[in-house]
Amino acid sequence: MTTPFDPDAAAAPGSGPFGLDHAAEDALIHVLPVPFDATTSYRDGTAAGPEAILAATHQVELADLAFGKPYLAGLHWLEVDPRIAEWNKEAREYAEPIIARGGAIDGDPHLVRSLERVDALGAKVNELVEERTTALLEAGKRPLIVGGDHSVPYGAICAAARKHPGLGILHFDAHADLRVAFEGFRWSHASILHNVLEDAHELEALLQVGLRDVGQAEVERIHADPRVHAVFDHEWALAKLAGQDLVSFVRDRVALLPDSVWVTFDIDGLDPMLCPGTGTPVPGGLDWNEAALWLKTLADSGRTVVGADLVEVRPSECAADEDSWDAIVGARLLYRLAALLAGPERR
Ligand SMILES: [Mn+2]
Repeated sequence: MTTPFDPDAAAAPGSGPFGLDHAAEDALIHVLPVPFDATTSYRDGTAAGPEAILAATHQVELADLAFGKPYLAGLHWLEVDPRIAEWNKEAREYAEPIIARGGAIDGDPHLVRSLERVDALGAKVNELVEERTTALLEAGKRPLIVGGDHSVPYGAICAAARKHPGLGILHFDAHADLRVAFEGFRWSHASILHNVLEDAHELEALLQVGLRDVGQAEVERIHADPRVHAVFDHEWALAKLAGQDLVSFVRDRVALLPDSVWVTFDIDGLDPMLCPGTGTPVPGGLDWNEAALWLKTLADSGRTVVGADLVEVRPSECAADEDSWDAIVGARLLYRLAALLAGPERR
């Protein structure tokens, strides 16, 4: 850049994310957009998330009063791999008749083959995301994955767990995502944490926050697996309503996490007022400042956030020249995740 960068200036037309324009080598934070949502069970459209969030980033103020100046770390938005759109289209076509039957395909040979094809395409996404994330981590970068549905960051979390043995995950979600092959799909959005716990043996702890729509087997899994800790939404609400000290509440839970942490943020962990378009909205959830308390407490705890993802942002309909509310919230949340990745020297 030849002229000094002015963080207060309006984002120039055609400028990069958040009005920034960092070359890859100058950026610590690399955003990897993965517009894939083949196994979305209720309503699809999260594949439109990355593009809508990118457009909405131009409205975000760069000096965040609570989270500091992550723009100083440099942020680079990677190109979408064109194969993802092809894989998504094909996988959706194969997945739709299976989803319509709720996964009950009763050995129908045609649907069995379709299911195998969806799983194979999901595996391709996993491989691509894992390869890209590994390369970024090896280069000393901090990956920030943008979905797509919650199946997308599986490969990234596995890569981070390999690079940082003893990794912890801070997981925001209305759902536990601990189902085994939901609707039959090996790589379902509802199975990602199950898959991560099975496959990433280097993982030390998983802290789930916001859970309020969970299956019985998932609750049993949470209680049976010593690595898994959950803050159910009703517990959070009760603490709030009873006037408990939430600052201490959050600090005590964050203390369960090891030194290196991945943050996986399903936007539906928030109150659906903040994400009305998301694929599987559930009443309750964290409000904006409560989510900020969790993220800020993690940052201030001295832990290193080695990577993060933001998933399930599904833009609601809006005028063509406007940003959808879902994307506006998503862009601001993405900036705060970037702040965690930027490290303490930029706060
Ligand atoms: Mn999820």
